[in-house]
Amino acid sequence: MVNEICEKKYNKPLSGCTNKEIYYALLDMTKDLAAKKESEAGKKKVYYISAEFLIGKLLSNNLINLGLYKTVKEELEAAGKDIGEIEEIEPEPSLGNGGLGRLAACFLDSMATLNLHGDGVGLNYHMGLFKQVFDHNFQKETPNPWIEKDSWLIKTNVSYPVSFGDLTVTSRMYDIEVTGYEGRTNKLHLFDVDTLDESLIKDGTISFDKTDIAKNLTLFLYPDDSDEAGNLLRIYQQYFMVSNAAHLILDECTARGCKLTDLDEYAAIQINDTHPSMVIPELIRLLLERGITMDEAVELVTKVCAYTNHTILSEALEKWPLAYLEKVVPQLVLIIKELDKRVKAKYSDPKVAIIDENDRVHMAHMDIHYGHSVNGVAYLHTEILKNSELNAFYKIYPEKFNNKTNGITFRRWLLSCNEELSEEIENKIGSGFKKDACELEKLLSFENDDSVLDSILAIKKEKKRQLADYLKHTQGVVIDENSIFDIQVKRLHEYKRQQMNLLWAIHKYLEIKNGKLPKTPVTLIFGAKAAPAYTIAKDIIHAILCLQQITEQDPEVSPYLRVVMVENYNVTKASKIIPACDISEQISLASKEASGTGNMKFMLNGAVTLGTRDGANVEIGELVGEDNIYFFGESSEQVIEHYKNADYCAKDYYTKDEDIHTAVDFLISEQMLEAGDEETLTQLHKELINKDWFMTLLDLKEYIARKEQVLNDYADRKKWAKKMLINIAKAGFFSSDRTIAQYNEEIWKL
Ligand code: GPQ
Repeated sequence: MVNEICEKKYNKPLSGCTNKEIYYALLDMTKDLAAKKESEAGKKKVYYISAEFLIGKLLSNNLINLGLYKTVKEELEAAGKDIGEIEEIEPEPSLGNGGLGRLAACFLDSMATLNLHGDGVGLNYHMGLFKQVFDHNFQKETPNPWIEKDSWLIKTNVSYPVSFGDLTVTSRMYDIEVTGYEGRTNKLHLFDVDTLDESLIKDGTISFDKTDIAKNLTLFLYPDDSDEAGNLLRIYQQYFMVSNAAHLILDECTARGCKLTDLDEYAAIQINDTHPSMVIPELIRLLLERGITMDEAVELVTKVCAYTNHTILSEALEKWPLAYLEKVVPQLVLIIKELDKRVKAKYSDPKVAIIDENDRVHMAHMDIHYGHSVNGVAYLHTEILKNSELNAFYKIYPEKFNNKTNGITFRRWLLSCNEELSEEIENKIGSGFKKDACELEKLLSFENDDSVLDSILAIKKEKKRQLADYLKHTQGVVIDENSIFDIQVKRLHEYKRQQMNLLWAIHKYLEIKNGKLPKTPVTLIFGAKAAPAYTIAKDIIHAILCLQQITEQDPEVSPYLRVVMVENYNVTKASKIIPACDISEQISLASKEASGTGNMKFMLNGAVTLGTRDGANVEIGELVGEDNIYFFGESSEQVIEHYKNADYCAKDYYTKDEDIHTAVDFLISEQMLEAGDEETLTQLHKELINKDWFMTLLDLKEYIARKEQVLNDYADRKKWAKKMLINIAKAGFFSSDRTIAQYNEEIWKL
């Protein structure tokens, strides 16, 4: 199959082609096959609008979903080629920051797999998110161009004029085919402008002139929003995205025979966080233009739109100054004011207003009033929305609130990233789990089967060997594959508390220096990008990199403890790191992590969770039982109380506890100052003692004690293997196929 394509494309056999040539041949082949798939369209269609789609590399996943992976792999092998090496050629598009964008990508896979007619709509950022480089123990941000002459993008003829207050641009739609696992093919529509000018980027940096909108609109994902120009650019991007989406939706519905007054029978729109919220006034505007009355338009749009909330952190809930909207989208301001007027006429509570007394527009409030559904992303998160964060809204609209616990696609996060484990599972319980993830529970009958437990351990060992190998080749770091792989990979944010893990590592380091050696050596692996303008997050990365250097260079410590930070953590790296993990660190301050999805990926690959009772960890705990997860720390109720009473004082913990004191002070010790920068480390030290907004020191002691227990338990390999097996067997609930089936049954109703 591949050979024929090579012959046709290059006039030579597969065996004579370079990996690069083979990659492009496979790209052509896969795109062709995906496009050829007949996919029936029903009456109603869902549009998942999102500023981020963190799709990752697509070749292997597309081959798996087309049912061709094995055949292609074998054909390549026979010609002396390695599919793993060919995968390396594909650039990873970085069209997302983290969990929210990756969730959107998993959802596209599941919609296509469940044969739901549903497309994604977003933006075609040319540089995506930055590429992270470590330089003298600091994070440096560099551009990440990913679009090549031949890529997954298909240029379409779809194009719309989009007008802002001060200019009009013309859009261009690019499509990426989304093929489901034995399912239909949907599309990811990414809008762009032909006028974009990549030369605006100064060599090697991510700074550029933010004012020339026609040239920079889709250059980067979420450019630095620490200044006004950055904020305005974000509003330009958001409106550009939703105006195109609204035009596309109306055009497609009309083409399928929809009368505008029946729009809700033809379209469902999911608003992924508040970035696409302006689709509500934009759709109303277009409907008014086409002769629908304001009352009718409001009713229709409310029936069509549904909103997903992904956080309770107030800094992430967008509130745009009215003046900014007046500059960028004056045509929407009248409509937003009218929507706000209607709310104020009905409800006197200022907490539910769209425009507040400081003339800031609360995007989430508009979504809740003028959408028919509001969902959180894990049970605990939805309860917190209903009972505290959005309680005023819950009282008005109890029927709108619902939970959709997040999920992950098992095609990427098991079948593709862990072929060895998938094969073992298939040998034991058959292939049914690939379509119905809950069949993984059949593994429970092997709980006491030594040969199965042994092979699970052997597979983990092999994946650890592979990761060690990869890190050696990519970063020149040599780690002990027989050590415990204790892993925390996710965006760097204080609420996720990487700094607490760092303080644990310091504590362990000092123990080892004092002669207390661990039973089994530990490799603590971090991977995280910090937002370019988030100073404390960058300080934490700096401290981790300094400790990495210290543990690496100290011969007394390095055989027992290593700290390693993976550079430029992304989807590709995740797929190599996660299968190799023993201990999955999910240690956010309770109440702050809406769900987490990494926790699900780790569990599915046989890691045991060490975590707080936060987000989806709670549901993992319910499924696997307390013996198979390690919880610690104060509960979300307690944490919420602390915030309410403003009674948490980091300094008290620091002064009263010797271990905490010593660990925190190590940040400004001689060793650290020798490895790093005094100003940065002092700033972090001060921050932890005097502010510590996310209560690192609150749970530190309990964390240290609990981790000690985990490390001890690890030594009983049989008992540990059983925990691994139970985690894998119970992961089925977290398939995004389940999540998407629920979205469809309860919200979209296709
Ligand atoms: N999340 Cl608001 C993001 O990744 N980016 C965001 O801007 C917001 C939320 C995450 C959230 O922190 C995780 O707990 C969730 O699992 C994830 O969204 C998907 O819902």
